[in-house]
Amino acid sequence: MKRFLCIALSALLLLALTLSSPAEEAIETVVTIVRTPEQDHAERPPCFPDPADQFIPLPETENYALNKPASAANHADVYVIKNVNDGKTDTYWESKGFPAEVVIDLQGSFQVSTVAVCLNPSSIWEPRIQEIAVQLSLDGETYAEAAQAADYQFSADTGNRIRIDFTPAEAAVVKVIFLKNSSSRTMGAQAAEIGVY
Ligand SMILES: [Ca+2]
Repeated sequence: MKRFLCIALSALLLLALTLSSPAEEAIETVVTIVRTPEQDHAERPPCFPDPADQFIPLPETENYALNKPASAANHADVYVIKNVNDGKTDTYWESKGFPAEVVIDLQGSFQVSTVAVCLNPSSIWEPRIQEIAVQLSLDGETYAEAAQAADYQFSADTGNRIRIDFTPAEAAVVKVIFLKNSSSRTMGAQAAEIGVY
């Protein structure tokens, strides 16, 4: 009897193995391998525009102010003037009051037509308006107005930065004059970066 059961079980096992093979082959024939595409950037549906596309564009030409000697009459707390053109938007200069002038020595004479003022792009920096004027000089003593004082809106939606475009002119020294800041969190002017192009 045991021998009969053993033979019967072996037969059933063989039958099961025989039946399973075609099924596995059938599964293999219907599986389609889809390889994920190589991605080097996040995919964004067209209905969700990239916030960076809304940023105020900065000139792609050389920033003549980057790391050049900069001076101001004063600064608040630890927000020293060297922060104003160190190439980092997470460091900033803040004045103790108004008017507040930032003078940048370009260390050479260049044709310039734009001054950009940036704050930290983080939305923690709530919208504010700063009134700003730009003057240019060839000798650091006599200045000519390039852009008269005007209100500029800073908003994280547009990169927390503004650009002041003016008639191209030769300049060796650029003076950026801040006259007002609408932020309730400071008594002075603020600039994470000032660029001259
Ligand atoms: Ca900075």
